[in-house]
Amino acid sequence: MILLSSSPMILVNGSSGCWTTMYPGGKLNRGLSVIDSYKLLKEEKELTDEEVFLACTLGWCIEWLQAYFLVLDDIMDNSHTRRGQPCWFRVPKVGMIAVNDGIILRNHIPRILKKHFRGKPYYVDLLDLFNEVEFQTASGQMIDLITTIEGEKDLSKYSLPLHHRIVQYKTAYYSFYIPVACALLMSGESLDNYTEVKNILIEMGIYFQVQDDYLDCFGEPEMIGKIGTDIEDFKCSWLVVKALELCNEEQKKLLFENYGKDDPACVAKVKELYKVIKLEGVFAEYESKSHEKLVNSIEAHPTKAVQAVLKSFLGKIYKRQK
Ligand code: GPP
Ligand code: MG
Ligand code: MG
Ligand code: MG
Repeated sequence: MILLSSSPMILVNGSSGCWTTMYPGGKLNRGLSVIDSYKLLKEEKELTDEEVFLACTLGWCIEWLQAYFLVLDDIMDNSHTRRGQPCWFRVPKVGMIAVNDGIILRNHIPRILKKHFRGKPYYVDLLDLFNEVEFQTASGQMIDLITTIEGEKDLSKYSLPLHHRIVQYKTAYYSFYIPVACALLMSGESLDNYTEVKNILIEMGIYFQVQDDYLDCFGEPEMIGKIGTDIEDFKCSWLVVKALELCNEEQKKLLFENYGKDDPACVAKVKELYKVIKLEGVFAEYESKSHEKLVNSIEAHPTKAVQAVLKSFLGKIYKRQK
């Protein structure tokens, strides 16, 4: 059913009835971070072939988790493109079979873990980690979605604490915490001793999702591989939260009238307002302040190897364009 190789393709025997590729072309940051982190935790020591294989296997499990989330998220967000191609559910012969494909992607994770980690002392911790992170992500996704229910849309409920809660759960655990947690478990560490590292990774995840919200509106679809839908979808995006803080009464009225409408003219008005209130500059300031804060927290950590893991992660995302 699956091919785990160095190829970036995700191969599944999915709804199209044959071996096919689903969303190739991702950056593989999450998966590659397992091996990068493990290497850094081992400091100078050369990795054995088995260690490289196992770290890569965990990296692929995270990429499968991500593929599963994206296939389903694109349906829920009514998105158009992903990684430069139509969303999987938009492929005519796939449609809602994509839901089952998502479940099949997800079901490969415990199967891969069983095949390669069953005899390891940290096997149960790995299973628990993947289950817990999936639960946290689905909980964040739930809050993300219920704020957009038709008939219950209310911009006045949108605030920075609400945004923070949504993105911490829907993005940070699966994008930032799990790769490092996998590397720690492989190194024989107990995750209970790394709560401060977890907190820093969550802060990084929040920063990453603010970038995602920014790129949804201001990024080039050719560059980010997807067409933004946050304005149409009435999402509690960092941009609309900041806009609500900065708008005068007249601008607020325009926002209330046009946000969350699936009409290009309304979307254009919201984007124009974002330009008028100079949200791009507000984001640039947020980006450099967050970076500075993260660097300070990382440098306060007692171990150099852990600092290196966190700095490597931060370096990959600072001022990212996609
Ligand atoms: C990112 O949200 C969060 C996810 C992809 C998690 C989805 C979780 C599920 C349980 C399905 P987003 O919608 O902003 O991402 P993107 O901009 O890539 O669509
Ligand atoms: Mg989405
Ligand atoms: Mg979403
Ligand atoms: Mg997004």
